[in-house]
Amino acid sequence: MLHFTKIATVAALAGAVMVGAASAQTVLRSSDTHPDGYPTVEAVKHFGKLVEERTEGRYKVEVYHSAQLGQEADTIEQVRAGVIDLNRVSLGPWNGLIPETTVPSLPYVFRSVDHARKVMTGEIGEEILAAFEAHGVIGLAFYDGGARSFYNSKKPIMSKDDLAGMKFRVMQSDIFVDMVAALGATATPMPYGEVYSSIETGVIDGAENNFPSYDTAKHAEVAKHYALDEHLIVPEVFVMSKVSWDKLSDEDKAIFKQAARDSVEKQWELWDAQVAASRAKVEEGGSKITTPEKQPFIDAMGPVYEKHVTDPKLQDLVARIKAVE
Ligand code: GTR
Repeated sequence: MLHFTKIATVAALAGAVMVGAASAQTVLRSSDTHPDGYPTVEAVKHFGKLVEERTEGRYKVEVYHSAQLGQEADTIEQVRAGVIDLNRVSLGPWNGLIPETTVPSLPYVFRSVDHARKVMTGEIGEEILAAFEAHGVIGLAFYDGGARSFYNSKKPIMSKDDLAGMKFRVMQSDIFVDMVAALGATATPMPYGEVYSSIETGVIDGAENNFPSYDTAKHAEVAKHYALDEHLIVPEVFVMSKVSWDKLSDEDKAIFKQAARDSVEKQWELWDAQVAASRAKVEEGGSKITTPEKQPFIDAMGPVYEKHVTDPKLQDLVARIKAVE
């Protein structure tokens, strides 16, 4: 009996020590709308691993995937308020708040995914990341979100004109609403998590996204016609709440920033593999991919640029992006 008590005491003491050690570690919560295993989720986990190693375990990152902490627009508010420490979202939902984010969200502003990668990891990308701080978050890095195209449940899209009168879900940004209108269709902004059922019940005819999202959110089950028009290449952004950032020492800030940078290449690698795998999977599942001529789509975008790129600073950003070889 005595022996048992002793063991119990030793165990309790060991527990106390462990609690002490655990409290020396700050756990940071990061949000992502995508499921576990998605390239952005894995890239943030990689970032967390680097941060944990480089701070000798003083910081740990937990990724809450699958929109466990809410839909993107809500998590953006939460990260600004310091309720969530870290967040990986699309650049689109920031458009109403941070003017600089509208430029990489413009249709056909990038010539290709490679062009977007080069711009977003270069001087222009750094400038856009810096614009976040005035809005309560620190821009840590941009990830690749690939090219987005239209898909629908109704019919194959063989040319731009086939979109006339159709109804598509877009992310919550006026740019995307105006982009769809310029193509003769109607846009309904709504959270990502509502798209599947809205297509299924016929509230909308379809949506637009890259292959990995079309596949993993299961939109391909309810919208079998995918038209490869690649109208948007919207970067993903990884941010930290300024509330959490301000608690870091200068040394730790540098570690976080570098770890985010170091996670980008990992995301690109995973992304390329996921695009190929998702495309193959949706085709096996019966999705039909058409390739409408792109030029009429590009030509239709004049009104979007006229309305959204009026500020000389944004005009300059567009020109500089286009000039990047
Ligand atoms: C995905 C993007 C998500 C989310 C989603 C959407 O491509 O990775 O962050 O923005 O699109 O359409 O809402």
